[in-house]
Formats: sequence, C-alpha cells, structure tokens
Amino acid sequence: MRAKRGEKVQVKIKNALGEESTVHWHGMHLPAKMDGGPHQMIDPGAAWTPRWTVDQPAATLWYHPHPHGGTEKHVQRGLAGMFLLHDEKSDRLALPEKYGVDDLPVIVQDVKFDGAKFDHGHKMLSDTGFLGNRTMVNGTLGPYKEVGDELVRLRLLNASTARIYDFGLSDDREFALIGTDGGLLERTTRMDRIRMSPGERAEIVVRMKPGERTTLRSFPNDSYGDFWSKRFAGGDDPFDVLELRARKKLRTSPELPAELGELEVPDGSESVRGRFFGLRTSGINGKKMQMSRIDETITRGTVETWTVRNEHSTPHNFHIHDVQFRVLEVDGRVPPVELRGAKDTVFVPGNTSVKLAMRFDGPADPDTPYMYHCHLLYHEDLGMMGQFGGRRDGREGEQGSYTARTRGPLVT
Ligand SMILES: [Cu+2]
Repeated sequence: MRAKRGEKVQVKIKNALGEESTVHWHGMHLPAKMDGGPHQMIDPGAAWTPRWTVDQPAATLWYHPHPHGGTEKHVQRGLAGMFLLHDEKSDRLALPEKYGVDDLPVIVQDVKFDGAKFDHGHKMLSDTGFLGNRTMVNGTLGPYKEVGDELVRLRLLNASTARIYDFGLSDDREFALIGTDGGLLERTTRMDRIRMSPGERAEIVVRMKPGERTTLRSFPNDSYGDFWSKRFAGGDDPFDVLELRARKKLRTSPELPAELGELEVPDGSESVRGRFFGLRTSGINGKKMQMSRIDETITRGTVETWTVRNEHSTPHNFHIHDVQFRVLEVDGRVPPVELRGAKDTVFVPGNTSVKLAMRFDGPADPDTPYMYHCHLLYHEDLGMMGQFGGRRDGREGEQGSYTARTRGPLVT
C-alpha cells in the first residue's frame, strides 16, 4: 500500500481465516481504535474498516497481525506487507523511487520446512522463539532481481519473528543508508553492515556496475550476547537474502543528495516526564500484559523520555505504537548512525539500556490503549507487553483503568 502525507485512507479488511486475527499498522500515527492491536480483533468472516488521515513524514511502514498471544504464529504464516508513505519533501529529493524498478520492497522472513509444509517449531534450548534455516523475501525462496539502474533502493524490513540480521553485500561493498523505521535520515551515510531486529526497517541504496552480480546477505554477528545465546539463537548463521543482477547496460541515476532534511522526532529537551521499562522475558517492569490494565497514562501533546533496560542476557527489542522516537543514548553514549533517525522499534541487546524521546500527539482516547512491547514475537506472546492510554488534559492522575473489550469497534 502507498499513501501521501495528508491523504485520508480507508482500508477494508475481511477476515477469511478460520480464526480471529487483527491487522496492525506498524509505525503509523493514528487513533488507537484504528491501530489494529489486540483490542481490534476481527472475527472469522467479519470485516473491519479503519480510516485515518496520514500525518507523518515519508517512511517505510508495514502491517501485520497482532492478536493477543498469537502474533508469532500469524506473522510467521505470511501476513506481512509494506505501507509506504511519501510526502512533498521526499517527492522533491532525487532518490530512486520507481516501485519494483529501482525502489524495491525487501520483506525478509526466515522459514523452515518439513517436507512441503512449514515447520514452526522452536529450537531446543532457545529462548528467543522460532528461528528458520532459510530466508524468504516477499514470499519467494532464493530470490534474485534483475536491475536496470545504477542506483537501487532496497527497503529492508525484518519481518521475521525472532531473528536478528546483520545485512551487508556479499563483496563487502559500501551502501548508502538513507532511512530508518520512521523515515529519511538527516543525511546520507555510507556503511557496509546494518543490524536489524524484528520489526525494524532500513532504506539502503546500492550502486551497481553493468553486468555484475552481488548478493544481499546476513552475516554472522554477535547480537546475541554470550556463547549460549549465540550458539542456540542463531547468531552464527549466515544467509543469502537477495541476489541483484545488473543488466549489461544501466540507466544513469542522479547522485544521492547528501542532505535529506530535518527529523520531526523531538530531541528530548522539552521532555516533561521520564519513565523506566525493565525488560525480562517474564514481563516488563515485572508485569505480564493484561488486556484490562493500562500500565502508563500519558498526557497528550507532551514530550517524554523513556529509558528501556534489558535486565538479562536474552536479546530483546522495544516497539512503541503510534509514535516515532529518537534514540538519545545507548548505555549513556551517543547512538551509532543507524539509530540517529526516526525509530519505532529499537534493538536492546542483553544488559543494555537505551534512552528514547518521543512526542505524544493527536486526539486522546481514554477508552482504547496503545501497546509497547518486545517485537521478538514469542516474547510478546508470552506477555512482554504493556499498554498506555491518553489523557486529554494536563492532569497527572492515577493509573488508568480500562474495561477489556475483546471485540473492537466494527466500522462498516
Ligand atoms: Cu524479547
């Protein structure tokens, strides 16, 4: 799907599955009732028609199911797609933007087969969840793409449920990083590897020479911490992801702009409140997700800073619905370049802290909460998730209470 900033969108979703599910708009700023989280379940055979106005910068967003306790299984079976946003500014920049030609969606999921059937079993001794032994891109195994332009933009999405990738090109050539989860970076940056945990996106641009081939790969990496996590959580595994095959003659691409514009995420200087989130597989701040409990009450229209600490050695990440944030610090230090753009999901390695700044905008809805959670979906399903609700005025009250509604508002 594709929309421009300022457009009103309406999506009609019909659930043709034999069980209930949801469709969540990951990275989208929108009213809580349209978010597609666990409070907007769609019954088998039923339809759900969310509508909202797109009001955020150009970005590579995506959608996937979010049924409480069943997200891993539903995402694994393939329901994951991109929702691309563009705006006046991105339309003016000289970036590759011909969809399917020099601007390619790259939805990466790891899979495993038992004969001709999917095998969704968890590895023994792994507490990270399902890990496949092959990768699939946009539903294709062993994919390649013939390209006819000198510059090719890859919109990378880690749509795997647990696997952390360290992407690069097989010949170690540099690529340009131009965007992260919530949109374009302030400036184009060259690098040769980018690490991505589940749910994260990165827009990279690869320069091709006529007639050559290169392969996007995931390299072995140390994202998993200690030896045991590494050995059993797949940190050692290399994968070929997508082969790029350049035609003998390539169209000339304009040079990438060095400056891409200002970020719209706050720098934390106007923060009115800090919060702390301690991550363990057993829960966030010692609590497992409960549909009927609002964990944090936010005053709409304010900026906050959240410190998220992984309190043990198991890898986690952290996703916040409705907002994009800026990573201010990783263990008290300035974050690496790939974490300096707008983000909605951030990797939090074992025993590491990240400090984030975000602005909560838009209409408050005291009746429907948004989620924050670990996006390693097995962990999310185990209850590593909490809820925040909006308060309309400036009063800081007690923690909100909320009566669970297992069926969301059905707009038809
Ligand atoms: Cu986790």
